[in-house]
Amino acid sequence: MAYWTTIIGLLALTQLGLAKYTKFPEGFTFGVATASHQIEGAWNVSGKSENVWDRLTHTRPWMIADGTNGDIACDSYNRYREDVEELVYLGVDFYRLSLSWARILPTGRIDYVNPDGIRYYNDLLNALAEQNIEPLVTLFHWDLPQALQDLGGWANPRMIDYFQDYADLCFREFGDRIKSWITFNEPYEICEDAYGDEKKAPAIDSHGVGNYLCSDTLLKAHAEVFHLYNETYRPVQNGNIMISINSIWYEPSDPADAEQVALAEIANQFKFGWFAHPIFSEEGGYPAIMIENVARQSAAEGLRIPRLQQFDDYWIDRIRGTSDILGINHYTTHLITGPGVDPIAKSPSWLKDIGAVTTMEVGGDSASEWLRIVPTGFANLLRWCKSSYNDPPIFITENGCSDRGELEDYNRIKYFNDYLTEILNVIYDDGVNVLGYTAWTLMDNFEWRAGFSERFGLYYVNITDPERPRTAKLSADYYKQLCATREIPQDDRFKDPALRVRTEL
Ligand code: PNW
Repeated sequence: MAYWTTIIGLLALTQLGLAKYTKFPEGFTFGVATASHQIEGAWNVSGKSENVWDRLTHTRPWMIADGTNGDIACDSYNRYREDVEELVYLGVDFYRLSLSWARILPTGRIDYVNPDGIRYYNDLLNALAEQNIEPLVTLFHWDLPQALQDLGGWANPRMIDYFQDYADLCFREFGDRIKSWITFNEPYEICEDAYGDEKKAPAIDSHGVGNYLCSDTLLKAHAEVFHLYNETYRPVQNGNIMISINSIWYEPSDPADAEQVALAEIANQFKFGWFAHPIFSEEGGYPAIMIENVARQSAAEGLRIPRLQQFDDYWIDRIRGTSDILGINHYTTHLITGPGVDPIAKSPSWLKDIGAVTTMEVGGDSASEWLRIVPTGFANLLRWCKSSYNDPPIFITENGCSDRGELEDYNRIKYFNDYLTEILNVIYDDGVNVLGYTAWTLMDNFEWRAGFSERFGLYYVNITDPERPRTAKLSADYYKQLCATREIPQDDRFKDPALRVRTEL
């Protein structure tokens, strides 16, 4: 009898679209994220120098969808107290922010420290401490000082030293108040989108070449900074340090097609494994399939030296194991339809090196072309991370959805609801060790090449008003309730009226 009641109950729940689990485990934490260049503005104020996004937006404004830039953005340089008030309203445990390298070290190098840069971040960190909001701080979220880009940026191996000097200064100046650090935000986007394509600044379209030069440098720089923290600062500051890796998760368009299944695995190794395998796998180094495919393509191109080579034993060892936690930024899933060269792939390129054709024809819509809404893909990615990297502790360092800035943002709320539900499913059903969740983003901000045309905020920001007023969207109240109750809100008021189930029937 009880058995049948349970079965019928479960069926009824699924019928109503209700989740199996709603409550997060004890100790799970919630926060929101931003990034310096996307919110601060004050691009040339008090000693800050030009970064690669200033350069791109000022010299090639046509590359930004709505012609906007980060000159003022949300004016958080002047309005950070308002940011903190919003965080207090939401009731978050932590705030993920990033430091502007060009504000702290205008030349990019350690020869001159800008006192105003140090002051600004001290003020912000102290304001957070007063409210008991933990800072989670990213050292590099894409705003490279232009002076370092002029020397080749992440394609230049000397960046390992410059990044280490910058990190050392940040640990020394701010580390007493910071218990969690992130070295790099999304190495894939830094290397592939900015050095292998024009999707991100500095838009060096060195496809198939610059992207791999960048990954060699970036992974070494990450490892050196991990070791620096681990050996010199951790003993006194007691924090942790990680990297945040973005994922477009690939799935076969036909799960019964064995070739597509195999190609999706290859694509995931090229995308997530490119940076995760060297750090989180047991054997270390780039995934074997990447080395193999790039070597084959390079030979066909008549090259003497492959465009990507495996690290030597010293670096395999030095890089392996250099992250306390696996930081994951996740937004979307795309599909693999078959073998071959993707029609949009340049030659040579990372995409051509994969050897598979991809499509975005899956899931629900957002305001971003690339962001398809596929909650189950998130669960599959998390399970894959558990099995591929020996059950690491995982922290979701970004997740969110774009629209055009609606205040009654039901689509965003549904996105949060469905993605959070998948996190609970993998925690309880598969034992994936997820420790916390970060919503992208606190407020609408400068969404890189999309400008302000695609909005991810819990708060709406009016960028035509010099005061940059912020207005809580419905999703801010949803997130506030989530933080307060540690439970995914089920209230009707958070559901699109057009889709509400008439439970009284
Ligand atoms: C992230 N993808 O970028 C960045 O960390 C944020 O700065 C950005 O505002 C946010 O996500 C929204 O775009 C991504 O193709 C870029 O899957 C591309 C992807 C995901 C995240």
